[in-house]
Amino acid sequence: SEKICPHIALFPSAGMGHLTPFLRLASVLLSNNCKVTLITPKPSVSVAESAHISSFVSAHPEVNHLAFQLPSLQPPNSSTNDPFHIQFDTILRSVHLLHPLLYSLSPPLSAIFSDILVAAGVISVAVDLGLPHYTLVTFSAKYLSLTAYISIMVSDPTKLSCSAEIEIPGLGPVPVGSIPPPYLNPNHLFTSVFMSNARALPGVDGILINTFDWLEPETLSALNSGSVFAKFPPVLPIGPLVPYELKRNEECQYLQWLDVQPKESVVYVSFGSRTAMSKDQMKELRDCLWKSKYRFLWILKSNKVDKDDKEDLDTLLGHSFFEDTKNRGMVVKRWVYQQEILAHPAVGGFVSHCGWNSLSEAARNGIRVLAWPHHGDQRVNAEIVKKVGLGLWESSWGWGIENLVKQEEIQKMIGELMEDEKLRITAKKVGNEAKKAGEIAGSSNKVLMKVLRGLVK
Ligand code: BUP
Repeated sequence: SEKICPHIALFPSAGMGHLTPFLRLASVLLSNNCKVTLITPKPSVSVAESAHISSFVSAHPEVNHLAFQLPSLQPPNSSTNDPFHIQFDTILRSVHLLHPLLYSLSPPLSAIFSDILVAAGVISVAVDLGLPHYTLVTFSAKYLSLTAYISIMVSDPTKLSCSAEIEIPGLGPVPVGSIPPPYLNPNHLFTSVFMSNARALPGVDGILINTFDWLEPETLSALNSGSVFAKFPPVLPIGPLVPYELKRNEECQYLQWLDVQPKESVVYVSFGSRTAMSKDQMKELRDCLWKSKYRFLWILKSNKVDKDDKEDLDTLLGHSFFEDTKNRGMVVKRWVYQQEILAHPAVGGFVSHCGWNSLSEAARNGIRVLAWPHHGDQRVNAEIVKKVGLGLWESSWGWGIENLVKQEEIQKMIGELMEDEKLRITAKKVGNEAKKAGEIAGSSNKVLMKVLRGLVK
């Protein structure tokens, strides 16, 4: 690879959905001879975050890791008790404390790459230190444009729900049903964090984003042509960020089980690291898998934060389900190596909440997806899944956290997911395009190399 040696500070916000793309980017930067300072907020919300930070840092002793001790702040009066939302806000409000940590680094920094969820705070730190500042967007370009549009152009978001869709210039209509409900409430903590960072975007030098040209061509060119917002920094697609190798120092039963399943026969079911399903929905899904003929690997979460997730599987799903399905299914209630699962030849389809990282992993592996969005950016992502032929989405299911979907409906969609030959082929095509983007001559790699070259004085 080229010899490029800038020193870059990486600063993720909270949750595995944010940490993961930063660690992947860190790994790419290291392999391109960059020096990396990784700043991680402490304490983290989940055990998964702290475990991934320690294992990354011990695998890469050359990384300068700074734990950023968060002060205990009174959360503002707010309509959420979601620990991740509160942590987003705490980190954003503490960013000014970064200054002394970064001032004295040696060699001096060449740039800061900060999470979009801290961009508004990092801008003045970067200006004070005289450093280029790029923000990393961990979601899709389409969700970025929706968020930026609402933050900049919509004076009264509470009125949005009166229309069926909003028209974003250069981007076409977005159904109001795809807008995360908190966005209609400007006082919601999730909304204030997203909106204040989006409004600050004209102050960053560039927006790195975990997507690729082929996946979202219209959105990327609309954002970059100035037809959406006149003053918008360059939007630089560098995805899908490639998973780095994770050291496994334990036996994983589910991977051994996958090893003996027929090719593309298993339905992988997971709703990401922050989505707990209601007990009623869990039962519908259980009954669907029980009655269906497909093999399955189901990652179950009954609590939003991993350390609170204590109920055992028999209590949640009943013993007879496990007795009856033991030869064709597995349920796991712990952190799994999802990137290895999605790369496994036995996996045929993925029932997913449509977290952007999960989708980018499905895309890289050409695995077809049944989109079942639960909250946040996930309905916007589901539209992309359907549009590019990566998978299916039944939009009438609504938001997973609000509506109960019956077992017959889930079964019908899983049948389609596994049997539709056309879908199998279009998903593989997405896989080829995603891999191509990351190759040396690929669109995403070229964009990132250009940014890095620009940082060498
Ligand atoms: Br759960 C789980 N193993 O057991 P998303 C997740 N992951 O490797 P989220 C595992 O965490 P937001 C597990 O591969 C992906 O890279 C998964 O990120 C990995 O969804 C990441 O898909 C999860 O973006 O975050 O965590 O719900 O809501 O911020 O999108």
